[in-house]
Amino acid sequence: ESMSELLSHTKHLMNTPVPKPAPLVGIIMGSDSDLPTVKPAAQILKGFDTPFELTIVSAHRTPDRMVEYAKNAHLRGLKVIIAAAGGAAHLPGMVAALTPLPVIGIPVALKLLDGVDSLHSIVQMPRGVPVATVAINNAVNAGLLAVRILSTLIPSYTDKLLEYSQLQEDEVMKKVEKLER
Ligand code: RP5
Repeated sequence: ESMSELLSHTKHLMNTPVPKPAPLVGIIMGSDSDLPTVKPAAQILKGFDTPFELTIVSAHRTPDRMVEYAKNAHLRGLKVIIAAAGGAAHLPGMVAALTPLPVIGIPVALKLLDGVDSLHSIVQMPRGVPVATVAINNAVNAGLLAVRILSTLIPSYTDKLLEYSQLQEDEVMKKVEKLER
């Protein structure tokens, strides 16, 4: 290869956008009003370099979109779905009914009823259709649970999860030392 050929080849490579890795986790929420609550799940996934997608799918306002999303999720390569909803929070359960993938439900607290309505709507699934429900508004745990599920397939996540726990422990121990000093 001549130098000019090599150069133009390199240039071509540099101009080619690096394709985004296919998402492994789908984060969906019933409304854009859920976004501030859901964001920490996305931040956890970013921190673990876990490819994810995030969008609005409403069980009540876009029922056909929900069916389409849930039925195709595993065919598109997603491995876990995180679904957040508040009030009559039917999204996680309905999605779980339509997909073979593990579904993690985030109960979102609305202004009234403190999120207990959302929690009960999501956690009280009938036998045969499981949803792994995290605590009210606890999107961090939803993100971590998704990474833990993926770590059974992707060993590098296991090391990162162990690091995360160690950091958490170190933080508490720093506080203990400060208090006991
Ligand atoms: C649910 O209704 C959503 O998940 C949201 O938490 C709640 C209220 O939605 P908006 O009226 O704020 O759009 O479907």
